[in-house]
Amino acid sequence: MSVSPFRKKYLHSGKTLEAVYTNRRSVSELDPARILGLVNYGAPLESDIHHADIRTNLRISLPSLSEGNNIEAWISGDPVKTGQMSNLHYRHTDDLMFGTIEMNESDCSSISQCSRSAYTEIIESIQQLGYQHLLRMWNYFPDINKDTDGLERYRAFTVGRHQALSVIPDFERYLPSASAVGTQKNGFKIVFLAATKPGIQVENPRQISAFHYPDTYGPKSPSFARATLKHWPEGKHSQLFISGTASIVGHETLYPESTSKQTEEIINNINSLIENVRDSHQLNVNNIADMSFLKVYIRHPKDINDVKKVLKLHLKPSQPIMFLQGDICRRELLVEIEGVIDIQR
Ligand code: 3EB
Repeated sequence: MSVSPFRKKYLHSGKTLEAVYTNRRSVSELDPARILGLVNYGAPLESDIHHADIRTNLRISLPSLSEGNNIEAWISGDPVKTGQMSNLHYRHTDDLMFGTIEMNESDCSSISQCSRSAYTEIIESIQQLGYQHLLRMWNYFPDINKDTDGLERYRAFTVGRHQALSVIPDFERYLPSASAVGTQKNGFKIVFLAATKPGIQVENPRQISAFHYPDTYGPKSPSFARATLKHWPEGKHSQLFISGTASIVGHETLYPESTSKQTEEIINNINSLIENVRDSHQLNVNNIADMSFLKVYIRHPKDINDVKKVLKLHLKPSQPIMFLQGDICRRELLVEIEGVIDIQR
């Protein structure tokens, strides 16, 4: 049987973990035995495709703002196994796990309760299964900036997450990188990566650690790291998972009126984070042009060209990038950027 060039490319990359941006047509070229999970920002996939039995296959209601690829596939170098524990679906290898959890908010008494029980379920499951080190979390739910009972839903989510994570002794030292983005449709969804061996927490010299934000931003500070550096055991391959990065310096929002200036400030922040990784860990990474994949969340679709114009000055044309419409977790924030850097040690 002939192997298509696309499939061949991902069969023997030698990498423990790889992210691929693909689309409805090309997703079927991927070897299902090596797919850890699929995150679809486009139209629903047909149920008859051969990936239908992959339960770590989540549709996230963040409308894609660019033509082309709107499916993020997480691929393993090794064949994967499948599992489920109550609400948690996961696919895993000996080293790592890709997990998804989806809650119906109407089954929760509040958004903070929803987030607390989802995080508690994740923590308990990964500890039981032996993948106790969280590397990266993506949190998606609707109406992120709306108030309920006098508290913004993002802040209430943060309270529940804090309640769940703070049962871990010294938990701030182990916090993973993360994103928290507001969607257009109902459903509280978390996607995560966890591993049997820990990643390294990375902070940004230009920003106060989010877990040390003052309480002017909510009753509990957000539980995430600016990035996670993970050295994979094989192939001298490392990855830097960069959290959703916004126009925040210290703890303050800069340029609430300008999407272009916020984009410039985000680039300054990401460059500072990458320089910190380079200098602290002697790795060959320099700036945002080294990023393997980027996701750009934009609050107002009309701002996309302003964002693109600034990015063009700093990125290589070959860098895979997805533009998604999403609500950022502070009302004044108009854009946020996250992504991954593959590093050869
Ligand atoms: C910030 O730096 C912007 O609560 O998980 C970025 C990434 C942000 C992750 C989270 C929030 C989160 O505070 C917001």
